[in-house]
Amino acid sequence: MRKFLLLVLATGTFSCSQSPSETSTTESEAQLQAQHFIDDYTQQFKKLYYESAEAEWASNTRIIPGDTTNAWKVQQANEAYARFTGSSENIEKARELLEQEALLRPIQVKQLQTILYTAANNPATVEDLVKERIKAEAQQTELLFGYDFKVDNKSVSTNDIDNILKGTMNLDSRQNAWAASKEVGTGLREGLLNLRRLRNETVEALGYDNYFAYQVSDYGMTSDEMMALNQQLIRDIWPLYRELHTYARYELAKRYGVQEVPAMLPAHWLPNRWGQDWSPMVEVEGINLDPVLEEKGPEWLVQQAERFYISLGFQPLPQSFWEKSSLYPAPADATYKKNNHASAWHMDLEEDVRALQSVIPNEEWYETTHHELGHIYYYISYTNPDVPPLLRGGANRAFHEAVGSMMGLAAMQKPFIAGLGLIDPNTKTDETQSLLKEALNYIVFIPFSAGVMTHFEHDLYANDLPADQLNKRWWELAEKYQGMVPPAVRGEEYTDAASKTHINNDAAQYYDYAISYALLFQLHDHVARNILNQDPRSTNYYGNEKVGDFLKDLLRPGATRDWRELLRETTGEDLSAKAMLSYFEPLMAYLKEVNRGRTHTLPETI
Ligand code: X8Z
Ligand code: ZN
Repeated sequence: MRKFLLLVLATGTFSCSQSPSETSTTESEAQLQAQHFIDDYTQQFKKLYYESAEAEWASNTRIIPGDTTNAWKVQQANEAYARFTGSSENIEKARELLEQEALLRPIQVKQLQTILYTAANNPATVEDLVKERIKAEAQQTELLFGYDFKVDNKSVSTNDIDNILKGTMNLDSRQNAWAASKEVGTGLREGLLNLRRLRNETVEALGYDNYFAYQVSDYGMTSDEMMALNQQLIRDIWPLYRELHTYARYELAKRYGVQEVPAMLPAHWLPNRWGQDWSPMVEVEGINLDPVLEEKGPEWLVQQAERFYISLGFQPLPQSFWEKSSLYPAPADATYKKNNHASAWHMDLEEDVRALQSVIPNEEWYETTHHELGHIYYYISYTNPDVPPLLRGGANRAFHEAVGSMMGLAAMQKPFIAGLGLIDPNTKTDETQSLLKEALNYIVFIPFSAGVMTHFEHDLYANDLPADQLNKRWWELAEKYQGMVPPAVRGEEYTDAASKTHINNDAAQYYDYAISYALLFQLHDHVARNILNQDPRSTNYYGNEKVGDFLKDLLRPGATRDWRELLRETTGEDLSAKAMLSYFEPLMAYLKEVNRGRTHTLPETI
């Protein structure tokens, strides 16, 4: 996720103003008036935004149980930010100026819309509700990231749990670690239900149907349109997913020595806490990066990701990035905890950019580091005189997620890692196995993101999901979309959804990632075919400034451009899973062959 999260950018449409030669007095007056307001607003906004970001940063990087200083500071800063951004004065003024929309410049209209969109999350008319929500959000973050995970009564990190799920063959140990990873959810249920109410009620005050609809409107879409888009993504990849599901059931049963192949995948069999990425299941002979990365050490991963961006023509990261970021896990004996989930922060909407990570030297963090630097280079690129601070955001949120993920994909391809010397360039590797490993990451993610997460949050915020059915619904969705079941009955004493970071602190936005995966394959396909003249499955972007120029052109306008237009202009296509499917096309025949005679347990269509 990109932080700082309080700023959310509107991407509504706007009408065109006349050309300068026809500018009438009223038009220039209206523009002057609007600019005056926007400038004043921006000046105060930036200060409050920075203070809020600083307080949030501290409370995510140093969590000390029982210490209320951070929480208090976050509340003060966020209340001040909310008072300003949601003030009736600002709302009225922005609305009034927008009444003359036709006289204003498009970029002014966009900024005024952004002001209103931000206000809707904090309207002064429901000040007490906003205050209550700010407090509840701070508490939820602290509970989530201050949580002490325990396996067999011993404190462990989430990295430790992930290592067990990736590498341990013993099913009892796996189940034990998996169950331990879900314990955190139990204490978060009450807070989540409270936040559902508070989030819904705050945005309802400015006319949104619910919090889900509010977040979706950032794309210029309705909830129904967003649900339909996600459903389409699932439908498109479903035949391939169904084969991967069959493959995984049989292969894992063999691996764990289980005679009877289960109809649905037991969650603790999979190498990820939520079953969202199965790629560690496959090791491609000759390309096992984990031991190589282990030798390089954690710092190398982040520095290497930076080198990749620099090789394309981007500037080195500012010194302050290295000084102020929190890149590695807290030491085991630290007296504090930190947010264990990766994020990238644009602290002041200017040069202060930071990443919050817990990098250890393995493949997953190698990719994640590229992902986070994608956010950072997006921030740096749109921090320019043509993009006013209020529009320093992605073309949409999915664009923000797509950039670094695309770089992560590129940084794993064979010609790239061979060029880096991470593998011997003469190693013969099995391309189908490589493709399989990638599909177990990128395809497998779609039913989780577009299916489970998006439907759960839609039910939670838009459909009044009953408070005593959270876990029931979560597992119904996991079974339907992922074909995954829990290792043992998971009643309402658990809240497994809340073990996922985003459910708590990045609410109603997970479709961003589903869309970003479709998008990243569209962008990658364009880069490979039209800029590099390489097979999309086997590229090496390293050192190619033309690729860098393409990326810079994409990133530089921030949110000043309409995302649909930008996508069409850069790739000639509308958003779809077409490029993703074409990438994995050769895999289908292989999977059909290995799955011959096996029973498929997912329906043919969804
Ligand atoms: O949350 C993230 C990023 C946040 S900047 C690390 N991702 C999703 C997740 O981990 O669930 C990246 C892909 C999916
Ligand atoms: Zn991200």
